[in-house]
Amino acid sequence: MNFREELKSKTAAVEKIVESYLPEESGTQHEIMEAMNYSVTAGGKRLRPLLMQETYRMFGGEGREVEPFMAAMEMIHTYSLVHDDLPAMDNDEYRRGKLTTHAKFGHAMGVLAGDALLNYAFETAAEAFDKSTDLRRTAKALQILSRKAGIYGMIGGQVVDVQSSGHAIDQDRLDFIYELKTGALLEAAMMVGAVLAGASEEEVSVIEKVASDVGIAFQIRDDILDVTSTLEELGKPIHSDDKNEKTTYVTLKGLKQAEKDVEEISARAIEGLASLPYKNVFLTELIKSLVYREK
Ligand code: GRG
Repeated sequence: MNFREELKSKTAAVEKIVESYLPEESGTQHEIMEAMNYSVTAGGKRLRPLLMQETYRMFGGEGREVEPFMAAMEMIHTYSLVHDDLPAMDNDEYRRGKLTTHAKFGHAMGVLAGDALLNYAFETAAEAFDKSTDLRRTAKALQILSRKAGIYGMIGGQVVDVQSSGHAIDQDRLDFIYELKTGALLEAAMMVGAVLAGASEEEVSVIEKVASDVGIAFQIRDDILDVTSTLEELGKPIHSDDKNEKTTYVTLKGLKQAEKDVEEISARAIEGLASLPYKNVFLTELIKSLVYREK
């Protein structure tokens, strides 16, 4: 099987796991459950649970205690998108070619669906205790997931992003936002996989750094693609220091430097992974495919 085929089949398997943990739409709470399930099943690359599962496998994990965490991870990611799309934040009506949750179910239900997914994520992750062969690892994984999603992680990044809106920001502040807003959940995904499989503290630290680099490279690539796809659409030559309204890596450093930095940061991530005494060729290929993606 080549990488593309393997990615397709693994993503389908991850999707099945995630969907098996969604609430069954019934009873008086039918509407909120429908909004939750709509949001999670609206598409998406399933990148975070896939990274979690592959890191777990790399460290020799073979059990099923990772599965509730994979589902919880995707629920947290989805809630963040649902809330990010709300009128009080980015006010987006479409995501992944479909109506956003608040556009389909109303604003209040959009807020509640995000809240419900966040809460249900931890209810789901806690199911791992029933499947666990090592309760301390499961507890540690839960601690990592909650911290990286919270004020020292993704929410913290979003807070600084919101506070920076309408102001010019410098490189340090942009890096801080990217590390937390994008990087923290990727760190959680890979660290949880490592911890559940029994990786040592040093190995988990290596994984944290690898995932942080992947997050930053992923976000810079997003900024590059934003510019290049817009210029392509407009039929303009691609050599831009064209200014977007919002400060991004490309507006601060220019397209050329951004490309160079993606190369450097992703090479560092791959080296970090290669420094470990375990191998997972698919995981390495997956990381490369994310930072070198074309859409
Ligand atoms: C509202 C608490 C709160 C947080 C919002 C995640 C986030 C923080 C905002 C979403 C917008 C954004 C640009 C986030 C950066 C991370 C990112 C690139 C998310 C998109 O992830 P993909 O590409 O999405 O994995 P899919 O659609 O594939 O699931």
